[in-house]
Amino acid sequence: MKEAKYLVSDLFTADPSAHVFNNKLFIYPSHDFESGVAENDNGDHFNMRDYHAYSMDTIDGEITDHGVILDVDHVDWASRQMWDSDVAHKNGKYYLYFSAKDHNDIFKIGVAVSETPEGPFIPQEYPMKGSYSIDPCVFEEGNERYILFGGIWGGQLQRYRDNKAIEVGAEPKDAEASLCPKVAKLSDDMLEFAEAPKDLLILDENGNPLTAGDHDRRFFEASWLHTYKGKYYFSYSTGNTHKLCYATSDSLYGPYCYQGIILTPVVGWTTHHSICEFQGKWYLFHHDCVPSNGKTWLRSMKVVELEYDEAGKIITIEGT
Ligand code: FUB
Repeated sequence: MKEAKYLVSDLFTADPSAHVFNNKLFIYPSHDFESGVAENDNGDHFNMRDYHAYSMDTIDGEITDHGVILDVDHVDWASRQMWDSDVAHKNGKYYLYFSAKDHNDIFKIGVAVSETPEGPFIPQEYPMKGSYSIDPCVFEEGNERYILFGGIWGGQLQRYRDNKAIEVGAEPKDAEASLCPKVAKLSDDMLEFAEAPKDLLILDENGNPLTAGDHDRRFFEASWLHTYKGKYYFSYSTGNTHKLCYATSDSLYGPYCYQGIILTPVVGWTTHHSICEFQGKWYLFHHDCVPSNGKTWLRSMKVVELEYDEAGKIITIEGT
């Protein structure tokens, strides 16, 4: 499949996280809808309230909507904005990690548990201890699971340093090192961090950390981690420059070296993705706002084949 295709037409869907469970492809997107909240720099117009799960037997086949798997009304600690999520499998159970604002309008990361990948997922009473910001994704390696997260601006990462809230939340100055995505091993029961989240450092071609002023390359949000031919590939959105980029490392915790662009800007402000191997091919799942005529808060998820060159570089895909 060389042409990107939309996956769903009856709902608006964004931030797709794709995994293979039980030989099927499962996709966990955000569920955009028209809530009437005005657009602002905090992203209040992304006012989502529930999640659906989707599955496919083949990439060209039918997509099954398994219905609502979690609703904000079922999460005591959450008030609004059910943003990006991901699902991981361990010890026979499935764990949905999701971003949502608590009753003080602070983003936290919650966990909900299911016996099956189709859900429904039962939320824990409280968010993960010490969690903050948005966009969790979970990476599997052997018997361990690692969570990556973070996002600046509306995602609130600039309000923290060393995992603590700071008095005046601001980004570093342009010439200073940019804020980093976070990575932490998960506890064996999958419900908490097993260690304090660490910075996942992204270096430029000279071995220096990307700077906060380097808006074309620095991390903004939308972490994803996969491996290809023994290397770790960390991919992310540059936010206000609207690119999906990636960096590689020989070690899960990094440091990572910036490599290039996976997807050039799409129609819409946000760009967000996941990368998954399914039935022998690699795919990029992402979203754009073409079907809603450019309404940035009404996005539609898509899939397109992703290719590497002989040196393991991802071949850049042109956005819409
Ligand atoms: O869908 C809401 C937010 O928009 C996500 O959490 C961000 O990554 C961006 O896609």
